[in-house]
Amino acid sequence: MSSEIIKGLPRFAMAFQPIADTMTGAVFAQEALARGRDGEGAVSVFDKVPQSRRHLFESLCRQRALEAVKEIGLGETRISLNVSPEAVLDPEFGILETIRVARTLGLHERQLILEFTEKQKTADIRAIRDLIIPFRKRGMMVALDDFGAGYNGIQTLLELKPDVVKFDMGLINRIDTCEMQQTLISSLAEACSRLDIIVVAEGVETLPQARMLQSMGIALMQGYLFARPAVGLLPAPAEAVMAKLM
Ligand SMILES: [Ca+2]
Repeated sequence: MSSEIIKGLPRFAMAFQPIADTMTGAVFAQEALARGRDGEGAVSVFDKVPQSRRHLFESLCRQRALEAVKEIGLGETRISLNVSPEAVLDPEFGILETIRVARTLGLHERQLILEFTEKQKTADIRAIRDLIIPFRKRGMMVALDDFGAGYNGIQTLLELKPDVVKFDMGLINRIDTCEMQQTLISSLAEACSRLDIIVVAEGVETLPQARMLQSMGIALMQGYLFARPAVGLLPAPAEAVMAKLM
């Protein structure tokens, strides 16, 4: 994109955080996360972007992330890109543009995951689902992000029919001690398995949490226990932690 378009937008870099497969040791995907110049999180970076330019900025983040993995080398893993549902259908800065960029860089749809977070109930999920059918047929995965938080609940799951569901940190943060979380999460994991939906637990921070999740059949995990987001590289999950879980 030209420097004229970028003018007035905050400076940012793309960081990556792995989603670890704790059964096989593989990295299921690397999630791309925007970071500010001084390491601020994605939310504070996006807060600096005027509302009218959010779609453009999101699109720019995805483009930078794709360019970065192209340079670093994605290997056998996938890249997971965040998309807000209200931006997906934007003809100029929506998902078609991101897929065009990915193709130009020589990446295949099966290397892509799109993570949808619904922050406000505005998106036409059915229209989104229809738009992405051809790419899903070619292997692109769709993830429902932050499941259990905000508007990302069961209705969105039913409408989007995602390949992957990411359980929000707030659902699993006391999984090792809270019986209510244990009952809820094991039931949800069981339901997802019967629907052929892959489960990822987000925000995993301790070994007891990870072990409890494994005992419920949840193998894919993301969080500080495994790796913090890092700029300029695709971090591997901590070896010592993986060794204890495999
Ligand atoms: Ca996400």
